[in-house]
Amino acid sequence: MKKNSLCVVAALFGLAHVSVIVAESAQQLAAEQSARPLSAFFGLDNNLPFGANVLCLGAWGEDGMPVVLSHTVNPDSLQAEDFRVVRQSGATNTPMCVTLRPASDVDENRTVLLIGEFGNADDDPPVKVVIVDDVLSDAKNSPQVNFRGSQVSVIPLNAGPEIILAAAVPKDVWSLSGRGTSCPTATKQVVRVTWTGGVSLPNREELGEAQRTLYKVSLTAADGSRSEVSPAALAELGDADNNHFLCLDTTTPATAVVFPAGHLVDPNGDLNTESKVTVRR
Ligand SMILES: [Ca+2]
Ligand SMILES: [Ca+2]
Ligand SMILES: [Ca+2]
Repeated sequence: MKKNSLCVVAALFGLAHVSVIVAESAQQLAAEQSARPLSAFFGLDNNLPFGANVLCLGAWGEDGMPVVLSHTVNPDSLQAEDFRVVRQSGATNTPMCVTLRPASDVDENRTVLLIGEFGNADDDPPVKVVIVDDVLSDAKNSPQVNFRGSQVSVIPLNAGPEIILAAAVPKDVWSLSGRGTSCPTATKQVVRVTWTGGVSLPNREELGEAQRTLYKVSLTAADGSRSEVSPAALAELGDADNNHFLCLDTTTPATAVVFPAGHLVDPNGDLNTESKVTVRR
């Protein structure tokens, strides 16, 4: 009798445990689908180059902070006043300008560059970015979402860049020519990786053949078997943004991307950390 009741308790606990797991994964899914900044990267402190004046008059010598959003955004909904940068002391700043450039090719429009004075790394650095007014997604096939009220911690100046997002790119997008380089015509599948900020080789040159093979892409076949390849080519290069195309010569769906630490730098010269991300579809 005692044994039976233990079994009943175990069965009930098991069911409860399963329902907790289901609830947790539903919550996780909801969180992943909710509109929010994925990263805010303190990329440059009082050091935006002269050329940044093209993006925003007066940007030269200011701070630069790319913010990568969970969804692509409607550019018309984007104003500097929508963002508030909070410093360690609690002091707040509104950016002087916000722009989707340079990551403004078709389907890229999710990296918002905040330009202005957001505190200094060695004295009251920025710690949080809050979206305080309406910023809307531009989704045509899914409900529009509003980023208002969401926030993210700031990745400090001396931290290295990492991949924050990897997503499958539809052929009608990757076959367009943008400002960057294009995938070869033999390409069968493209994954866009989005870094927390722009990256280059430590000598400031663009990535080349050696860096192509540093990228490892996991492929998962319909029967569940997995394999790993490097991209057949890299593209979306030469346009000074935070996106790369991984051009694959296989149709087996890409499910994850890995890039090792210590090969690329952000504009502040900090080496990248290891990245492991799953591919969104
Ligand atoms: Ca681009
Ligand atoms: Ca500053
Ligand atoms: Ca690019």
